[in-house]
Amino acid sequence: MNAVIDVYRRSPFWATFVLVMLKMVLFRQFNFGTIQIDRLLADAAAVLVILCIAELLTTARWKSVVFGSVNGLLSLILFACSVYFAFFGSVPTYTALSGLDQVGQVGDSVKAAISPKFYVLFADLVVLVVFALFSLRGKTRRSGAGSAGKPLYVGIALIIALGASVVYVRTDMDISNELVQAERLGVLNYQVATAINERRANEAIKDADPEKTAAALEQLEQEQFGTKTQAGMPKLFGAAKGKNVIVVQLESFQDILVGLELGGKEVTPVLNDLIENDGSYYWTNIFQQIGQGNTSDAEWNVNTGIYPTGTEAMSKGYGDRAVPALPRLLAEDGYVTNTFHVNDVTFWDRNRMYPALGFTKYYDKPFFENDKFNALGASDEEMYRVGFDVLQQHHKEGKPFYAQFITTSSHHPFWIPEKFKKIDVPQSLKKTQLGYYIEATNYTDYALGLLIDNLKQNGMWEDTMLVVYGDHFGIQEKEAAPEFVEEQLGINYDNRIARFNVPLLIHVPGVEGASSKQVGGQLDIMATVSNLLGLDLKEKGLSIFGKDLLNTDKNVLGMRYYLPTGSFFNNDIMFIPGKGFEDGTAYDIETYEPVADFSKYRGDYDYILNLMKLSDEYVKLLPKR
Ligand code: GP9
Ligand code: MN
Repeated sequence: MNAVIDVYRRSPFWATFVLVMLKMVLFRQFNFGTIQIDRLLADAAAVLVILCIAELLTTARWKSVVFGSVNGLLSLILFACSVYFAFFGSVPTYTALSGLDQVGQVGDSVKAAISPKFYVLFADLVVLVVFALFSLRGKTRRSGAGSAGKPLYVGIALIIALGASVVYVRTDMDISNELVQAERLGVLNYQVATAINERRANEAIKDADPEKTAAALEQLEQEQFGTKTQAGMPKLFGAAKGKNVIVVQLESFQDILVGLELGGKEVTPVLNDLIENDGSYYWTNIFQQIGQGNTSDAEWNVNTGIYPTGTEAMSKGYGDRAVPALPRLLAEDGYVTNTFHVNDVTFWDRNRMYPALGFTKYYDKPFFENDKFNALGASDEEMYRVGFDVLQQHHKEGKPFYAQFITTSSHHPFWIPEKFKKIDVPQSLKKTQLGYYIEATNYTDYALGLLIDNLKQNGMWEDTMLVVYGDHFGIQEKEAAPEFVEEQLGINYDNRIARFNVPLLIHVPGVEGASSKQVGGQLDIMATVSNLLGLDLKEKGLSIFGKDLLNTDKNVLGMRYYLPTGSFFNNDIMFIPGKGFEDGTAYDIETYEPVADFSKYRGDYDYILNLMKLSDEYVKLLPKR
């Protein structure tokens, strides 16, 4: 041990280099499952740049402290990135790490993502700190006795390392798949590539104009789907014209729950009833399309039909805009627009996003009695109790309303108080994460039923269109492996297609609904709802990046963030790119089995990359409020 410490004292530069590189090896193993020796050179170049700069800027007296701090900081970054990767399946960018201030309130979920092995990243630091304390007590302070060498050599090393980093970054700069890019460049150079790409995109916006973007979108759609031959109005245009609209976003709600029975009991009796007896439209192949903003991005998707950029929560990046969103359009038509969520409105910057979307009023934490349901506060029941009173008031005053309810009772980790549980899960699921998930989502379904009953009993059901969908997956592979889910629930399940599949239901009074296998995503909800309300979005000058699902039989939709950019779903497959299209992988959307020959979908890949680029351009050009 003493010998090791002696090496550190004599050459903190090289000792730190070796220690940090060992951590880079661990980071690759933890997250990518392989060390990738050739790509370690990219890590080495970036680490050398940082260490050379530290070496040149510090005097001998401070070297041990400075190199110790650099080591500490890099260890912290690698630790945070590993936790993030365990939770989201991607390497975070600097913007994602800066958004980590949100984690406090979902602390239980974050704790669950920390694997004990990640703490190894700090092992050397503990030893070094203990040693530093001893050497201080013994007054043997002799820091930086040796160093990396003379400034000239360090300068040359810096230039070589910097040059190598530039070459690495330039070579892999244009890979759209973030995961492949991060693996190739290493966590540090990946940040540089992200920053350069972000700057490039912002520069390009300076010459763009919304009309050109709209024209380019129109052309892209025509090339991809052809000109519509259908004459006259689209099907069901205005079928819910003038009706109230209630949009319910179900937290962590996967489509596998709908229709599921456990021990002879339905998990979602309310949703099942809406589909079977109330005659709703129900789509079985709808996929989440959220980015970094998770729940809040789902709200964004549904109200705007614009792709999340994936590089930041949309509420954070675009909360200062006047977005031509559904609440804003309906407010122009005389609707009162409210949104209800029991958590603090500042979470996910909703205090900025709601006015950006044009909501007239939001109801957050102070409006609800905290029945201490979970870490986010009150139960769904309480949210609907308060919300219903508000809506009934509007109804009495004869004002049409658009109301959004963001549920929270089925938020991860799904631990709900005993007294709220409505379902008795089979013994084999008791005290398992999957069991907790079933209990929480069953409660979510139950609480929604109370809202529906209230609407029916008070003569509001026939005046109201109800839209219900899931914000994103709930099941984490680490907590419930796909095989376990299959065995326990008796279903065909996989970790991507089935996990990203959320339900979508729309109930329109007086209209006989239907179940549909048409593939779609959250971005399609705005176009579908607008059609039912008789809103012609094109006529209003909006660019919409989703499709009206009631008038579509072909669809291609993109997913980023939870899958690398360039990934898409179409009527047949889920596609995930590699470095590009050719080295990608495709899976059958029904069987989840790999599809070997996917060459005929090349056009869909090009289309989705272009579509998302146009969407990013469009959102960046939106006017500030
Ligand atoms: C908090 C809630 C968090 O307000 O929206 O949900 P999440 O984004 O963690 O799913
Ligand atoms: Mn959520």
